[in-house]
Amino acid sequence: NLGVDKPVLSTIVFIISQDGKSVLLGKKKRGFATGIINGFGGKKHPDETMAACAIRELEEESGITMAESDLTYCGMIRAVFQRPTTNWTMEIALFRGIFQGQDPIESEEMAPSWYRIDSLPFQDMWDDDPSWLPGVLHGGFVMGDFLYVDKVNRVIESV
Ligand code: 6OG
Repeated sequence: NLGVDKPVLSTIVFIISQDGKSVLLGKKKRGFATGIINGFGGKKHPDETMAACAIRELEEESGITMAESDLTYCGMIRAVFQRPTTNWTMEIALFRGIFQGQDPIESEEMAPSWYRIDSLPFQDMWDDDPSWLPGVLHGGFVMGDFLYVDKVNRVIESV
């Protein structure tokens, strides 16, 4: 079982400053991947589209409201988490949006702050991010597959 039969679907939104030099990221305060810095996002509900999930999670975690037309779909990454018996897979849709001036609010889940795109905090981010995040932040479209080992949160193989 490669863990690809029932993927968990989720989203990440990256809000970029109007000068294109910074990105709004959040440090996760609880739950899955506590302490990790990431864009805003989470698991998709069964009744919503990926874009609707992106908008809802962005609002829940940062307080920022965006219209669907303000978000650009910019790729998909798949993470397979290796488990002793069965693996599981998360498929993550990536979205990019331009900051509209509404300041973020810290939530119970995320502590938001601005980071310069030319010095991203990769040491506190998921191990796969350096291979695709710069592409997303510079306006590209990305796809990638990453294999993780349980409790280590480090890529052991990527294609
Ligand atoms: P919640 O459990 O918070 O959703 N996520 C990842 N993000 C990156 N950059 N790389 C990964 O590689 C990730 N795996 C999961 C997607 C989980 C959030 O964590 C993100 C979701 O936004 C393994 O509902």
